[in-house]
Amino acid sequence: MSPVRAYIGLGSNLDDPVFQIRQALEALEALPGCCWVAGSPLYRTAPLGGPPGQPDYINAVAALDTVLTPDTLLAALQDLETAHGRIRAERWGPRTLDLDLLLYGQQVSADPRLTLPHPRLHQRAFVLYPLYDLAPDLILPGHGPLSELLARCPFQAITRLDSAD
Ligand code: A4P
Ligand code: MG
Repeated sequence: MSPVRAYIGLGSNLDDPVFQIRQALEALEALPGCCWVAGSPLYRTAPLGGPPGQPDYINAVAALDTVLTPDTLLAALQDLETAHGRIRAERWGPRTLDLDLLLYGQQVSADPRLTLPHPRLHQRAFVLYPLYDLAPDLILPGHGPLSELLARCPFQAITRLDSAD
C-alpha cells in the first residue's frame, strides 16, 4: 500500500495544555506505520460549545504519511488519548487530549465511528488556521479549497503562540 497523507487535529484544555500538545506531537512523530511530515504552530483558542466556563484550548495540526488504514490510525490516536489520561465524560467537555482524524487523503466516509473529512472541520477556525499553515493549497473532499473555507468560517478568538511560549 502506498502511503496516504493524513492530517490530525490536536486539542487540549486541561493539565498544562501546551505540554500535552508538545508531547502528543512528539508521540505522533514516532507513530509506527507513519512517516512524520510536519507540525503546525500552536494556537490558543476560545472554547467552542461544551459547558460554560471551560478553559481556553491549545490547538495544533500534524501531517503524517501513513500506511495504516483509517481505522487502525484512529485506534492508534485513541490509544494515545488514553495514554494522556483522557477520560471521556461529557461531549465537548474539557479534555487533556483530543486527537481527531481530520483528513485521510481524499477519502470520504459518513460512518459515525469514523467520518471523513472530520464532520466539523470545515467550520472551525481552530482547525482551519493550523491546517492552512501546513497546506495552504489543500482542497478538501466535499468542501473545496481550504483558503475559501477559511475566508467563510465564523469568527473565533484565536492567537498563535510563539515557539518560546
Ligand atoms: N469519530 C467520527 N469521526 C471521527 C474522526 N474523523 N476523528 C468518532 C476522530 N473521531 C471520530 O469522539 C467521539 C467519537 O467520534 C469517537 O468515538 C469516534 O469514533 P471523542 O473524541 O470521543 O469525543 P469528543 O471529542 O468529545 O467529541 P467530538 O464530537 O469528536 O468533538 P470534537 O468535534 O472533537 O470537538 N473548542 C476549541 N477551541 N478547541 C477544541 O479543540 N474541541 C471540541 C471537541 C469542542 N470545542 C473545542 C475543541
Ligand atoms: Mg474528538
